[in-house]
Amino acid sequence: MGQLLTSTESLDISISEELEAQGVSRRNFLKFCTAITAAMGLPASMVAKVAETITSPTRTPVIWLHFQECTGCTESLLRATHPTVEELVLDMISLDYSETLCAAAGHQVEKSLNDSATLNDGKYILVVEGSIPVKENGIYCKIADRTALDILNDYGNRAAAVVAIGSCASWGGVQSSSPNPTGATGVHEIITEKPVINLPGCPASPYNLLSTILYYLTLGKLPQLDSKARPKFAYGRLIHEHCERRPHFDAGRFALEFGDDGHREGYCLYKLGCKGPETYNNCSSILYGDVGSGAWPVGTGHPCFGCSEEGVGFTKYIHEQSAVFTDTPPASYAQISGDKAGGITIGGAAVAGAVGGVIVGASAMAAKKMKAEETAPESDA
Ligand code: FSX
Ligand code: SF4
Ligand code: F3S
Repeated sequence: MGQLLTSTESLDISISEELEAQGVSRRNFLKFCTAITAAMGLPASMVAKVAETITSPTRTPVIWLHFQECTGCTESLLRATHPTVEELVLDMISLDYSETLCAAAGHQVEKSLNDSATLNDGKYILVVEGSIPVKENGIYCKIADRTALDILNDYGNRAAAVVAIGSCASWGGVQSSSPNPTGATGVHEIITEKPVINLPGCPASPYNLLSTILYYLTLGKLPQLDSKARPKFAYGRLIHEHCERRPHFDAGRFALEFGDDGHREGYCLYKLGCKGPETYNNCSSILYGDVGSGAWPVGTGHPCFGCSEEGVGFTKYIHEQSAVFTDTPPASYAQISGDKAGGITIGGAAVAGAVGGVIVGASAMAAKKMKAEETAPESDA
């Protein structure tokens, strides 16, 4: 603990003051850094470096484009109840263009988009929210008289890297459901010459965006990605592996109807169509908001419908039973308490008292369980 405080004494004073002004103490800020470091699958020795990155005055330019989507990803980032998530993201980057957040409009905003891309050619991060329709030369989505396809090709190929946020941008999402009338497509099908990171989820977890950007800025490289270009630290495990209802699954206790005794008792939702056993995401370990332990679909009593998994969400029927890839119980179960780290949480997962290496809570458990190559600060991207 003492060592950590010593190594982070150089925290930028203005940001510390800013955090204090928002009611976030320096101590709690460090606890948050510890939690997010664990969520990224990095060792505790990286906490100070992560804190330095967050407090660095250098801001990476980001252009954020919207195509076919509902703006839920942006909303979930902005509606995160704790100020630190969206404020940390917006503090770490220079958001040069966002159709949702821009005060300007019309030709003025289009000029700022072009100016930013020209000024930061090859250096900015492009965030894309929404799928790209490719049928009929992309005529189903046009902005400022240009197709989404044309805009993506233009700004995607001039970026340093592209983050496809949400299932729509990652693989087409809800718009790509059969018969996919507009030819809704994910970014990586179009941008093939630049690194594309997929952060699926409908909406994507704001914590996965924060930790991906933090990882990139802290280590100067992309995190390890899986075969679907998703960061392994966030999508390396099935939801089923850390679900709070997993003991009921293993014991054969299932809710059979919404509102029945099993449902009220918190039994497993598998027979109501839960797709947790075939969906890779960290919803069950870092949860989805700062409002407590129930802050994720299964926590509210609704089966996971696999919103983040291509070929599952918006493809399989909601009531359809999931494939089960793992049928043996995990050695231990995720802790589901929504303990707060002095008011700072990472999706409600407990992180209190983590600084000395004693990390409690589901996100830390998930991080500890990752394979050695996933926890090492290496990138195969
Ligand atoms: Fe909506 Fe984002 Fe779903 Fe899509 O999220 S929440 S339709 S993944 O692109 O805005
Ligand atoms: Fe949880 Fe769903 Fe798995 Fe049941 S089937 S343990 S509710 S993820
Ligand atoms: Fe989506 Fe399932 Fe998580 S529905 S938000 S992947 S629990």
